[in-house]
Amino acid sequence: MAPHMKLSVPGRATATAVVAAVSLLVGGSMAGAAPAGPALAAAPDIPVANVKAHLTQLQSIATANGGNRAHGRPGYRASLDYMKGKLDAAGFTTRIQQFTASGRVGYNLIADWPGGDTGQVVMAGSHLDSVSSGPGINDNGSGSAAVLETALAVSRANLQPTKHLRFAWWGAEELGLVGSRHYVNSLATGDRSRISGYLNFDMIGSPNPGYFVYDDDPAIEKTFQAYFTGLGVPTEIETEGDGRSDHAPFKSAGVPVGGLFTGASRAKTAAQVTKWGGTAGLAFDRCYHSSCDTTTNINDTALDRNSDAIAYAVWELSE
Ligand code: DTR
Ligand code: CA
Ligand code: ZN
Ligand code: ZN
Repeated sequence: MAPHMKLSVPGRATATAVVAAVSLLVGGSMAGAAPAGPALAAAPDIPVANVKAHLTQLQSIATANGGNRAHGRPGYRASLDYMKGKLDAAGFTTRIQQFTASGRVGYNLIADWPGGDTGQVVMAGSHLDSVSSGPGINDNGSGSAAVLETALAVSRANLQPTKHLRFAWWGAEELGLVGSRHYVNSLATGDRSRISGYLNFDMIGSPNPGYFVYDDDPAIEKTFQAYFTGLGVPTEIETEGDGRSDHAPFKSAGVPVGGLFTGASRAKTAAQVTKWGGTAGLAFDRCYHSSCDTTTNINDTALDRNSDAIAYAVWELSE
């Protein structure tokens, strides 16, 4: 919520901004941020081949660095350097935020897209670290690669949204949301209320996928649900996630949050198989936190749908 929000936007968007401002002043949510009609400029399709190419790079990085991309290990910093190189080349203003956890140095990567009202910052993020037992391609290369490719699509489109766009890749999530909590705790006074919303993506390509939407900010939730309704894909409310990923520090700070999830070690039910296909009685991701969480541990359809949903929400919520 940003009481000092500037309404310096012309035409139709002014009405939206006014509605958003009033809603934020009243409800502290993103209500009104997603106008009823389609986005001014429709979000592009995110090529899943591009997302998978990033996953292949992350797999190679893990293989070349002891088999993982964990906090404090060389594979993590190599993953961050890969992402940063792509973002710098695409015109983002990037910065690396350093912190210490379990006696090892950790890093967050923050990428700002120049322009937009910095009094209304829309953020999309994912944790980039894996567990030490494997390469972490679904957990969470999937979220990291999809957020990266969405940022690159913003650059390709030279998007000029009303709100300011910021993307983030967190370190040390697996140690307990350490990087994202460090970021939130380090925000200057007043900056928290300048974040209109934080969108989190942690495990969005599970091999036996479910389609779960975080049940947090109503406007963000509705935006994701609208996307999946348009695809004809039913969704369920994400129930196991409260406090279990990087949206939690933002939520605790009063920032509207939302996100997507395809499931971890919990087993898919027969009822869910009727909705989504796949295998009942089997975990959504049977390689969760295991060495088999490799590039073979990805369902391409789920990765594609969720990548496109991220782009849709970024376009909708930032216009
Ligand atoms: N804690 C995440 C995986 C995870 C488990 N449940 C949820 C719900 C929503 C998002 C993520 C998760 C991890 O292991 O990284
Ligand atoms: Ca796509
Ligand atoms: Zn994990
Ligand atoms: Zn994760």
